[in-house]
Amino acid sequence: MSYDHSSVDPKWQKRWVESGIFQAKDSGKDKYYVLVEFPYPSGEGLHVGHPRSYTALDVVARKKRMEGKNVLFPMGWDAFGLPTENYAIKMGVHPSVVTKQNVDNFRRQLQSIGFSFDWSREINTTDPKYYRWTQWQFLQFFKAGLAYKAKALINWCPKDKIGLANEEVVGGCCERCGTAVERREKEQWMIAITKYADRLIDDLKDVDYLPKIKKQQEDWIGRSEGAEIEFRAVGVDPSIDPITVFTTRPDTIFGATYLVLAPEHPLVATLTTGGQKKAVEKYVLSVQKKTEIERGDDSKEKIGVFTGAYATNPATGEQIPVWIADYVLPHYGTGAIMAVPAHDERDFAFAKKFELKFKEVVLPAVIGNGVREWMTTYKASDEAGILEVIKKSVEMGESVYSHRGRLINSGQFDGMTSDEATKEIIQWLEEKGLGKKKTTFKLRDWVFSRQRYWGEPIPLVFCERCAQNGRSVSQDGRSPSFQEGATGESQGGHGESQAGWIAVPDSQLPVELPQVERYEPTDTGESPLASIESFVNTTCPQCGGPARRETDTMPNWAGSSWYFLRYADPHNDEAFASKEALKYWMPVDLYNGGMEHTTLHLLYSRFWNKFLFDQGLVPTSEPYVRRHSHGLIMSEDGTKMSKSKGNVVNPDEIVKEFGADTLRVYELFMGPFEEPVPWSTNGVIGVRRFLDKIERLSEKALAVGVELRFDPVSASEVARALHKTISKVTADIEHFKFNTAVSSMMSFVNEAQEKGISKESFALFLRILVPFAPHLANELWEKMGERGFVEEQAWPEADEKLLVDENVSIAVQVNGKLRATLLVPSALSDLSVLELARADINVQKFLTCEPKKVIQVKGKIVNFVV
Ligand code: ANZ
Ligand code: ZN
Repeated sequence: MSYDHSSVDPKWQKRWVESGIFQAKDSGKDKYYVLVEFPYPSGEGLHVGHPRSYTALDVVARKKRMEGKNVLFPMGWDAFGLPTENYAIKMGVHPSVVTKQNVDNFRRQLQSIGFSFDWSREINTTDPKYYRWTQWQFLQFFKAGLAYKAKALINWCPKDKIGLANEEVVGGCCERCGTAVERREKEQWMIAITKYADRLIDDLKDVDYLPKIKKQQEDWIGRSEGAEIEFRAVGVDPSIDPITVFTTRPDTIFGATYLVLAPEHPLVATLTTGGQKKAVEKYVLSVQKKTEIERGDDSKEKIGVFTGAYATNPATGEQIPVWIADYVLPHYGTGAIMAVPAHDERDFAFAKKFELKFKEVVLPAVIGNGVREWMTTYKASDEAGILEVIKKSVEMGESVYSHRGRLINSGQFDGMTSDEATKEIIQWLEEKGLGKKKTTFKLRDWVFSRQRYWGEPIPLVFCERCAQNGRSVSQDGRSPSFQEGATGESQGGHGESQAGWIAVPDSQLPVELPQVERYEPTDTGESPLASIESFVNTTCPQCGGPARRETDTMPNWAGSSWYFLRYADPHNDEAFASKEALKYWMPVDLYNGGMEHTTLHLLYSRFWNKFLFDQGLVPTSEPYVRRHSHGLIMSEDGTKMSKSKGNVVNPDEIVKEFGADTLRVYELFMGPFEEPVPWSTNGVIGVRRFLDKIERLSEKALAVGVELRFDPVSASEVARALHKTISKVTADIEHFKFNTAVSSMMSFVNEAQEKGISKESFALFLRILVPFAPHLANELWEKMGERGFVEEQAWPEADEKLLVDENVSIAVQVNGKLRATLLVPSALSDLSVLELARADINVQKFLTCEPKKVIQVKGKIVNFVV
């Protein structure tokens, strides 16, 4: 027998919507905000990957509601973006029309799976009522001096005709279409995320994210502490800037035997001597063709060219040659390094190739812990041996010692540890005016412009007259602050580049996308909006003169940078959300999303929220208390599901054939939540069988007392099993171990099937089943004669008394040797256990006299020492 999901599923979905039981209230104690990353509503519709995290968080949301929490579990659409625009261009329809179709399809699909989203709070980033506030928030960045226009070398995709952020370039190719990315210089709006780099790292200590998420963010931000040190070129005009290098190892300065500049370094042309000119120019040209990724690849052979110039090492006074090489990147640190070939792998490879000098200045401080390891590494028998081997191999240019240690060949710093020497050397250089402590980040400012149609227009106008008067920004008053005393002060500006750029007044927001016939990008790289005169020409809000609108649009990371705030108060037309609503709902208690967003959306939205916090506009500095991540669902053969390979599983088909609950339970059961797992049709069938078994169990429960007898021993065993299952499922949901929660319910159902189950126990079971299989659980609930929804019941608490095993086995030993094993009731007192142990025939044989000592471990062991 099999239940009819095609009638059961829609019946309960309809009732949930009509009852409004999943709508969050805007007050009350114990709020709990559960968030899943909202999808991009693509034309392909929902992928089976989506429901994995939605189901998981739906389970959490449903459980929290049953625990009495006021749960907010919203859904919306991150709907600006390229695929929609490209499709619209191809088909000749407006992107908003395509978006609406896609959204309707996504909503239908999500509703067919029975998620308990609060649909009254649905948002859409392409709705002018929404993006009005995205624009308004952008203007806060602008007014604070954190949005600025700058010439930037951007990654340019020649196929999509769009500038890409570094994060959107994968292996030198466009993340979307795979075309090799070119470099182009363009004026772009930038947002100064780097001003928040320190806080974005430091505040990770206050949040509960998976360790791998924290680590990825830290690595991406890439904080390096070190020093900037000046090297003067020999024989050049003293008015020429010194060569400033960035190093994380000031302790190795006595070993710096040459300098390397990035080929793009501004001093290259000045320093290059006549004889080297040709070689240098040729090399610089060849490097322009490479991407940063290729250049940073350590496995590639290091090549470079001598400039002919020398500089003075400020520590040794020696004159050392100045080279250029592409392994030094122009946009990191100062674009110049001091090379220490004895202690840095890359410098080592380079120096070997070009036969440059090695000088070792650090030896391992091998005393203590590490000795044994060193001895193996260097095949030496003692400490002196180790030092000898290292010294020799470095001198011969055979290996490099790149760890910290103790200084040699370093004048007054000899004998210090690397840590001591780092401090001392920086101070020494500081006194001489040749260096200073410096922290560097890998993180770059956020390129915020896109030259596309389907994005939020950047709400700024350019006024020639105001530019000449040196004016910028608009006179709009600042918005009222969230907390008293919040300063809302700018963190420093890029004022000069903003001259003539005037913010559109708040009262004129949103700047809507014009309705047009054509929205193709142009070959010139200008945004399609640039060719729409009626959009471009406007008047200056400041002086009333003629002005031109900015025609770049925002990246699709803009709308998602603050959407979690909008859910708190999605219909507000006075503010992006009311202060009361934000204060009540923020921060998000639990947030789940893809690992691929760790260094994009997750980082951007943390930054965005911090900025709003500094402006006094949101109540917390961190937006998310806890962050989890799901593994991808692969195709049956373990490869990535893709349309081109035709191995994509459509959730609609699973819902149709097996029912929504089968899809839900299968997605949770298929493997550990964080890991990638292959789809399995057999697995789906197995889950459906499990659900059918539950249905048959309901028949049994109903029959008990009517036609079936239920013996008391079995009844108590089943009750015990049930309470253990309740306890396990409760804990597993908290720890995101949904697969083991499902398997424990499966084994419970098997046991109940065998031994029988009372109506009461079955009803209790439905309460833990409902977050996983809500349609079936409600259907059976009704069938048992219960009223209302299972969701209105309290989450059951496991009865502690029933959790302990009824019988335990006790190992009885004499002098540590096992002599008997007793099966006793777990509730039996220690004294009684002892008596039973003593009375055992086998034990008595060895207890020839009164024991000297008895060791007893409750529920486990009795050991008589004679
Ligand atoms: C001397 C030295 C000696 C270095 C030594 C390392 C080891 P992270 O940790 O990634 O910040 N460096 C500095 N700027 C660079 C650039 N623009 N392109 C390529 N390499 C650059 O790395 C900092 C180290 O990378 C710096 O410290 C510098 O080399 C190099 F035993 O200076 B070091
Ligand atoms: Zn003006």
